[in-house]
Order: sequence, then C-alpha cells, then structure tokens
Amino acid sequence: MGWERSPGGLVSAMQPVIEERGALWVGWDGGTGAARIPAFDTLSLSPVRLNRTDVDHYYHGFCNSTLWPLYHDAIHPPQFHRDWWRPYRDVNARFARAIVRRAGRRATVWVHDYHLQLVPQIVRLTRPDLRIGFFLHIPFPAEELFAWLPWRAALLRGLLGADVCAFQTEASAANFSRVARRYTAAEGTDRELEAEGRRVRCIAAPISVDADQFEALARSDSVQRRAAEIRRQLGGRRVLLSVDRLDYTKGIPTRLRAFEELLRKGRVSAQRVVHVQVAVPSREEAVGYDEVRREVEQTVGRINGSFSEPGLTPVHYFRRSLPKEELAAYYVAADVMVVTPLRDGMNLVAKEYVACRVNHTGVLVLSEFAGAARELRRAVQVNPRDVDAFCGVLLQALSMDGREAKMRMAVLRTQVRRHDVFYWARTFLHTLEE
Ligand code: GDG
Repeated sequence: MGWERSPGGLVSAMQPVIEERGALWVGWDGGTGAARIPAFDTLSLSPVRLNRTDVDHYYHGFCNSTLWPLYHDAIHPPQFHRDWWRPYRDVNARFARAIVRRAGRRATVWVHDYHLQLVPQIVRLTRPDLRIGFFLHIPFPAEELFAWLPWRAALLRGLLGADVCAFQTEASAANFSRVARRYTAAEGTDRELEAEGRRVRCIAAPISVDADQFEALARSDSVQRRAAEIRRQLGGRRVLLSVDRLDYTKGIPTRLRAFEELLRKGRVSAQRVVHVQVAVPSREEAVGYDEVRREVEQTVGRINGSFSEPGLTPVHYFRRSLPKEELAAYYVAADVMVVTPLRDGMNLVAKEYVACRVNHTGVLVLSEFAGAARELRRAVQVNPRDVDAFCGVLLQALSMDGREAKMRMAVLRTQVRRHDVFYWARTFLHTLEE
C-alpha cells in the first residue's frame, strides 16, 4: 500500500515547518494499520492506532460531528452523544501516553487542533518538565455556543494544561480566555490566565503558507504553460475559481447561488465567464457531509442545465484533489479567486492564491468570516449570506480596473510574504520558549 498526504490545511502548514526544524510527529496512522512506517528526511512518524469504534465515535463522532460544527457557529447542528465523550477522552489519553514515552527531557511539545484538547493536561500531569503549546486551527466559539457543550469544563481544564494556547484570531483567544474564567477556577485577562498556580498565555498566531514555495511554483515554466493551457481550455473566458474541502462551513452552495443569480439576471453569461469549483472530498462519514455534497451537485446541475451553451459550461465542478502543480496552475489562471466560507479558522487557499499572483494581477473576494479577513484587508470582502452584496462584489471583481487590482494585490502580497508559515511557527515557538 502506498502513502499519501492527508488533505487539508493542517498538513499543508506543518510540513514546511517540520522540514525546516525537524520533529517527531505523533499522529493517527489513518487506519492503514501498517507495521512499517516510511522514514522521511527530517520527519519521524510515531503512529497512534485507532480501532473501528474509535474512528466512529471519536473521529467521525465527537471530533467532526460535535466539536467541528459547534466551533463553526453551529452552521450545522452539533450532535451531543454521551457515547462519544469517553472515546474522545480515551484517544486523547493514548496520544498523551505516546508523547510522554517519546519526548526527551524538557522537550517542546506542540499539540494541534480540536481533536486533542485534553492532551496538554494529561501530558503535564506525568511530565511537568515538558514545555507544552497548543494551537487551534479552527475558530474558538463565543461563550453562548461553547456553553452548549456538556463536557465544557473538562475540555477547558485539558487546554489549560498548556503553557501557551494559541488561536487564529484575537477574537478566538479572547473567547477561550473568557470561558476558561467562567467555567474553571482560572483567573486573569484575555491574554494571560493563572490556572492551578501556573501561567497560561492566550495568544493569536494567524497561520500562513510557504509563500516562497508557491511563488516559485507559480513562476515555473511548467505551471505557466499549464495555466495558459487551462485558460484556452476554458474558452478564453474570465475565470472565477474556488478551492475547498467539500465541507458545509465553506459556503459552496451559497456561492453557487450568487453566481446563478447573476446568470439569471443576465449580468454575466456563460460565453464570457466560467466558475471553476474544486471540491476535495473529505470526512464523508461525518454527519452533514452527504447533505452538502448533494446540495452542491444539485445546484451545479441546475445552473449548468439552465445556462450552458454549446461548448460553454458555466460551472466546472471537480470533486477530487488536484496535484499541487495543477492547483498552482489554476491559481495562476484565475482572474478572480472566490473564497467565501460561512466560517473558517483562517483559510490557506486565500493566501496561496495571493502568493501565486507573481505579476500582481487578479482579485481576491474574501468572506468576512474567514480568519484571513483580519489580515487581508485589501481583499474585496463580503458577507456571503447577503446575496445582493455577494452578486455586487462578484461584478466589482470582474470589472475592477487593472490599476486598482494591482494596488490591492501588491498590499496583499506584502502581507502574505512577511507573515508566512515560518513567521507563524517562529512567533508561536518563541512565545512558548520565552
Ligand atoms: C483547517 C481550517 C485553517 C485543497 N484542495 C486541494 C488542495 N488543497 C489544500 C489547499 C490548502 C488546504 O488544502 C486547505 O486549507 P484551508 O485552510 O483552506 O482549509 P481546511 O482544510 O479547512 O483547514 C482552516 C487550516 O486548517 C490551517 O490552520 O486555515 O481555517 O479549517 O493548503 O491548498 N491541495 C491539493 N489539491 C487540491 O485539490 N494539492
């Protein structure tokens, strides 16, 4: 059996950082059950195994059908099942044991994401010598939502085992700090708590991309050639592009409906504009994913059924993952990148597009509800639930004057290049090692 990279933002972000610094990665083996784990240059892998019940109750259940929707403002109703909580605790304890066994004296441990929120506390109990940092890749919700969680106090005590709890935005850091004060004995401010006699820092550390790598890809002859070919294949039309995991947080149906409205009103036509939607299959066993897939496919079918003309399909829908070079070629080919999640911790796709626009052309349309909106101020920002506003910004992006577009892109590029993924990792580790 071969090995492949797991899709999604966490791996995209961590791979270059680990290549730079070296690390032992303790993680789920993805159900491969392989006896031998391949060796990579700078990366040693230490697998944690999950059995079928763990995968159902811990991973598809508590992680992706309770925490994921709850932390994304309950866009899809979160499920609360007592049967899922114990497996969450057990799997977290198993990860903690794997860390404790392998970590050297006074090593730095960096725990990632909502799947492992109890790990900091468990590790701390047996190994007070370790420095423990935690990073949440998704939003930390407001108190009104977090309060729904029957296991809220236990989760917070788990996180408070870390020396540094880091989030994508200041708002998430403040939400966490507030609920920690409300539901545990912790005291302090939005940025610093005292819990069980220890100091816990709460910081915002917005994650980013390896900008140099995307830029080099975008400049390469093969990607430039492929981008030109894609534009020809799409009939020389203006290209709107979206790239997401097929997830209900990403707002794919909402976005398609805005495009549909423009077609219906005759504001754009299949002859002049094409929308390419790359939707990478993910989490197909968690609650809500079947539904969003059906909705996306019905909407694409309806739009293409109504507005296609011979040889000109208005929406190109790819439900598969593209090789990285091909993805970069689409970023280079796209006139307008439409990144409009209903809620998103950060959104790396927006930053990857900016990194690939080496000639400073192209327009980024960005949802106000992506963490990236805090930094990418010169994107054309929109509330994706406001369909009139959405139609307006699509037209604005399609007709933007070249000089204005270049000016905006130059500012966006400076932001992304200065605050790349290495900057993120340095900031986090610096705070942790202080
Ligand atoms: C979570 C948070 C946060 C996508 N399609 C293809 C492909 N991708 C890669 C992109 C990008 C990654 O997947 C997606 O990252 P995002 O950040 O957009 O979204 P999530 O997966 O939801 O990530 C998010 C992130 O963690 C990091 O903290 O930003 O808010 O939800 O890197 O390039 N890669 C390839 N082919 C594809 O078709 N090769």
